[in-house]
Amino acid sequence: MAFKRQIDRLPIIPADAKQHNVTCHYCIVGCGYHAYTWPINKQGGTAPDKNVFGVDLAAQQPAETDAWYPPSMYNVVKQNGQDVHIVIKPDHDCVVNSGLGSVRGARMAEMSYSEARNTQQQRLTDPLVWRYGQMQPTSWDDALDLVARVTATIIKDKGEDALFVSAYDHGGAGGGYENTWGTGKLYFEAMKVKNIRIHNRPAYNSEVHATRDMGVGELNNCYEDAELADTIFCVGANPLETQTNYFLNHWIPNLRGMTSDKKEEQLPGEEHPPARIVFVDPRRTVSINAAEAEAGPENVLHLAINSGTDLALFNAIFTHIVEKGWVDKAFIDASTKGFDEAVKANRMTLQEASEICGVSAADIEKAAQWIAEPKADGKRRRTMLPYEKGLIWGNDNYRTNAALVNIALATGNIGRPGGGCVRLGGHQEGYSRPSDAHVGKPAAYVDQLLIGGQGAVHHVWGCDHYKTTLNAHEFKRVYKQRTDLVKDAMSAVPYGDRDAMVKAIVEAIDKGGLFAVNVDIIPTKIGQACHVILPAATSGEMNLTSMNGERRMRLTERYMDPPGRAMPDCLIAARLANNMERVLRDMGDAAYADKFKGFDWKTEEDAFMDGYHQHEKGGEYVTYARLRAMGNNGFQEPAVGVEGGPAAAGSSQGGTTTGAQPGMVVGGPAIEGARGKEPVQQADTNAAAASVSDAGTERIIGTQRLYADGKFNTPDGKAIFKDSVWRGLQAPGKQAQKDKHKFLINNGRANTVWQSAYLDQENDFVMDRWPYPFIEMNPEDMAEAGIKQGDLVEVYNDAGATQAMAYPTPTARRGETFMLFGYPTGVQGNVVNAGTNELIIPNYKQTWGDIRKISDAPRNVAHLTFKPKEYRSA
Ligand code: MGD
Ligand code: F3S
Repeated sequence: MAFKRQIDRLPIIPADAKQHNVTCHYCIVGCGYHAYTWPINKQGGTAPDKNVFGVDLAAQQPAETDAWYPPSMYNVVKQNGQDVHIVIKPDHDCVVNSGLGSVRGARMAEMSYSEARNTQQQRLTDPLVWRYGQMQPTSWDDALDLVARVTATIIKDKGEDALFVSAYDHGGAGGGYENTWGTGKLYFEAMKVKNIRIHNRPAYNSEVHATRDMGVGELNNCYEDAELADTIFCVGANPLETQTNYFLNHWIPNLRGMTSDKKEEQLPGEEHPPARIVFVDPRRTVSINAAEAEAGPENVLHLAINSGTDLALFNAIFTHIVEKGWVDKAFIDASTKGFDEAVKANRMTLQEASEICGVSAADIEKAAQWIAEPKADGKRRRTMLPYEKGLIWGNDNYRTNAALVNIALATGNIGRPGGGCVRLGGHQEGYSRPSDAHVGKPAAYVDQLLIGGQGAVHHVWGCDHYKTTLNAHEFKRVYKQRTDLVKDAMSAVPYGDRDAMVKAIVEAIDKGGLFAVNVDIIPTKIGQACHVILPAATSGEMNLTSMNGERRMRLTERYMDPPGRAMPDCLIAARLANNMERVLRDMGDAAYADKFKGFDWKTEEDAFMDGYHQHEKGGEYVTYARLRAMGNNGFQEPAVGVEGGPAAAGSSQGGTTTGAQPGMVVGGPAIEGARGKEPVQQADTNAAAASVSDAGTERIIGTQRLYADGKFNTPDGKAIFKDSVWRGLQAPGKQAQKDKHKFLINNGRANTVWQSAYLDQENDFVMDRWPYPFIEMNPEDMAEAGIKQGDLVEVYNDAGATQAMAYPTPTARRGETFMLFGYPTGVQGNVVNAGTNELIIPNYKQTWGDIRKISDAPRNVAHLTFKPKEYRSA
């Protein structure tokens, strides 16, 4: 039966409900929400003074009213040990989303841990250890003692290179500046761990090395630029489904021609032609469909290139723009270097690119015109060039990224209104760590080293390689073998005999075993192989800071308790460090033990002040109190000063650069370098009001756009053009795979599903729709292989095999499929081979395989619709 939320009545939010600032902890966009909480035995009324909206709810509300909420935004959670009602609803005053929710964010409440309403009962509540042949609950002290003793023994005997680490580097759920600092300080300061990788890739590296090497940070514009652009050149991204409210609230109005006032106001005296958009993507996405419906097909150009050929396309566009003289010469002369060399090296004709990319020369020329041909009034065209995983996880990442930035630099589209060459991003950012210089470049290919038998101890923080790595089939086979060796050894000694236990584990490691520790919020697939599991808190269960895709930093205030004895990752890292110090001292190595000092944090705010506040650019201006006072609009990083104060209330808008000079503090008290005031986690939910009044009306002054002064992130301030010569499918094994197999197994995200479905797997709304990952296929290909809608198919190649549910898609080209990535009931990574680029960036998108039917549609598929996903405008 189709999914229904079994709720017929919801309580009214009372006027005195507590209100907390919340940044949606899912995608990069970081929409503003408010969490309202109030005691379980109370509810509001319809009279204006009885409800939080201040309106008469007995009367019919207007269509666009904010005075309501749906069941997905409601739950009952614990706050300071007591049951409370909670509603998490979008904030109309947040400049990011203006009150919009997404199908993911609008479910934050129902995705919370609730004993009263049985949601997310999968959450980890207690530390677990492998004991007597199964995972058993234990105390923090017991679990951390075991982890510390094994880890300390190994790093003393074999060196720190024997400790392997997988750790997220993001903001949002489970991440944030607090937690990345916690793990960073442990592994990069107390230790110098080199064999470390990030949550979505097998090494510790930037996904966008090239743009950084060119002096152009990848998040250089602001969301308003999408409203001011004449043209958006969108590469390898599907923003309707993956950056939903950025697309809906900032792109669509421009595509509809609705922001002319803003344009008139900010770009006076310029011609404002109808906005146009180019999509570069081998498949037709719903974003393309939506853009056509809203802007009219004449303003949308889809370059459906052959998979992995973006580089050739960009070089041809670059060459054409140069030949036509549509470059921004003054900008090139003043702010860049290496232009002439790049023009020479990257030369490619429209015809050559057409043959490689499989799109017409006329369409490539049209794209070049839309990007750079001066407007009728002779003014340069403002073009924004966003990109995401179709490029980042695509063929020849480094050069392709460089080739796109070359176009942006040549046309002067960085640091200017309506411009920006930016990654669209995935999750929010929250990176704050000591230097990682010792990791080296290229960084170690950690997953391959693990497959090759290296590493003795593996600490896994919020990553699930079993679902989200490449070469996943082989990884799982070897990882299970190696961790089973240790499990068997542990089962052979009494758990309480700690010395014997550590000895048995070390002996198993010497025979090729691996001791694995998993820190997570839920039981993961890789966690099934681990020996110790530590329960973490997530966003809302702790105070958490992060920044979004326009560098907008906010504080999500703690609004509920974590489940059981779960705690913030930064405090887990601190406790692990405390235990390492104790164990090393017991082992008689005082000098080594001393390296683990400095983790005396009691709260996540302590970690924030130790990390971000002291170490990040502009961090000295940023405190929890000030962030609280700035609400859901926050400020755009980097901070350059503070203004206002009790005497200067309301003097500026959140997040916009003002006339203040870097470093200035205007009208407020001097910067407090002091540590945070909230004493313990339990009290955090009550502390907000006090902190806000301490901060008065001070505002952190931010930076709306990077490089607005034409100075880039290089020693001489000049951005660097790069050589980016086309060399075919670059990653080892890709061309051979393509030659051998019938289908492109393109892969990526879907609107309803968040990442590897780690929370969604326990949410009926999502699992009812996608019991198995879909694979979009051309109906004629399906007919030829005897496959019907909903049938289970096997996808296979030399790297491995997986399964999916066939979804007929008339717009899919023959021989080209698209499979939902990272899904628990069919892992696409099983068929991605081990090939990466030279800097160990994975190439997930270019994958080929064969497909055969396994079975007719199973029972839990029978009720599903297989209608095309496209919509038509009214
Ligand atoms: P993907 O679906 O991975 O998402 O956001 P996106 O990058 O927008 O890939 C985008 C497109 O790349 C696909 O349409 C695919 O057809 C195309 N592509 C494949 N091969 C090529 C190629 O050779 N060239 C080009 N130009 N394009 C190609 C990812 C982003 O989404 C990320 S990184 C994260 S972490 C977040 N995850 C996420 C989620 O899990 N669910 C939802 N709903 N939203 C999310 N937002 C974020
Ligand atoms: Fe959340 Fe907004 Fe993204 S609601 S999932 S941040 S589009």
